[in-house]
Amino acid sequence: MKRAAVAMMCALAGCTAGGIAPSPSGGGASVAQITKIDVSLAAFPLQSTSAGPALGFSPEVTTVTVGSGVQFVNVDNTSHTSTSIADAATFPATTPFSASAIAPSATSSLSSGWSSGTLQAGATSQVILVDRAGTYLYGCFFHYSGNMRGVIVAQ
Ligand SMILES: [Cu+2]
Repeated sequence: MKRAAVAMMCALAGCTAGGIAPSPSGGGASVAQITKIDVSLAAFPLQSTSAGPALGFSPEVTTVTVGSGVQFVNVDNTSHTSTSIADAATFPATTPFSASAIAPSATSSLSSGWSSGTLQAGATSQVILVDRAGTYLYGCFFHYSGNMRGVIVAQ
């Protein structure tokens, strides 16, 4: 019965195989398009980006459309975060994060900033709303000093 109801909602809303997108944290609107960024310190090696060297996310530089959403999927066997770095064009030399990064942020958008909180192995983050064009840097709270960092370009 529950499955049938979900299938019917998908038929009405035009969902793709990914199912119904959850609403972004702190907002009521649904996001039609979600870009998934895989997270793994082990799998994704060092690359050169406009903000400096980065590793641990795939893609390291992700281009997304304003109005869509982003989710991080931990495909590693250890814990990570995706935590935004405010107002920086290049990765700061030392960690920009505080311990609050280990809890999911109350609001999650490119303009307000975000943290996924600690993502255990296999976990998927909240939806981060792509609400404003620009270039946004982020990193992992646990492995920032090991260059675990990434870039989102919203246009
Ligand atoms: Cu990490």
